[in-house]
Amino acid sequence: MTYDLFVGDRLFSSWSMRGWLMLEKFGLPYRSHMIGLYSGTMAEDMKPLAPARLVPALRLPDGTVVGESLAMAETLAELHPETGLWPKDPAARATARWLCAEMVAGFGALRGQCPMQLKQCWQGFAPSTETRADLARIETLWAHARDVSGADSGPLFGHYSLADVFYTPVAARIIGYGLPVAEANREYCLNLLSDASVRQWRAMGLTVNYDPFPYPVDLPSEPWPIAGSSQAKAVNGDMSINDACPYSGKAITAVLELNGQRWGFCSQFCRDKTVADPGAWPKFTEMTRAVNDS
Ligand SMILES: N[C@@H](CCC(=O)N[C@@H](CS)C(=O)NCC(=O)O)C(=O)O
Repeated sequence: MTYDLFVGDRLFSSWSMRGWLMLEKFGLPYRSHMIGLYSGTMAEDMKPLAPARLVPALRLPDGTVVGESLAMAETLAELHPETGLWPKDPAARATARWLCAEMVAGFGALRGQCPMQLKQCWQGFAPSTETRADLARIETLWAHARDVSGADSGPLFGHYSLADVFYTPVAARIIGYGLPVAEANREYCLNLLSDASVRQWRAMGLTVNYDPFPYPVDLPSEPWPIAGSSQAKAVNGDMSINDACPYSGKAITAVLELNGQRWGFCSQFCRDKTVADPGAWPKFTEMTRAVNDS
């Protein structure tokens, strides 16, 4: 049983990120398919999924296509009640549903003024009055969630749930544009973005070179605050310490250098996602540790 998930872009498509997190974070089996969101092929790529027209879209193992994030979330929660996609407690579950629905329907000013990007942190960004009002509403909803769940910090309902999935791209906007929120909420945002899966999603996104950059902002920027700057770099050749890709076990075709050591991968994609954030990949870390600790 495997789901087919159709996503558009990793660094910039907030809805794609939600779709991916709701499978990845809850251990559901899936294959990802990229749709040409910025390459001009989106309409053509989406044809087999019609009438779905936006990303993400999900194809169930029986062939049924689901074309809206909230409908995907409800469908997965119904099919996999054991995974805890929604909180177990009925009051928490109802509140989590409310927060997700309000996310889908609202916050137009924030979404319009601050398109999600996971690349860098813009400095000196001035949110409009309307964007500030959206942020205040989000903070009110987060406080309400914590009242209902009793969770002072960490996931909104105590355990990671769809509510955290739906607000992860909001966290990226708050951090990526330096938007003003209470310190505890900034911490919550940083927690969401430090999640291992989110780091992996971002690292995969960083393998793409954008020309032009989709949502340019004429401001100075600082590096993304999670994981720091990568010390790894791509190098030519196929000489490496390891003789099989840590992810696929296949032969080496692409190599990176980190701390004076060369490590190999089966593809440029495997290599480049590791270059982007070496610490995000447990299999790579295990491989380097096994060599360096021996
Ligand atoms: N309400 C949809 C929103 C999906 C959405 O807006 N996706 C964007 C990418 S983040 C998209 O497909 N944009 C392409 C377009 O508008 O043509 C959902 O919940 O899934």
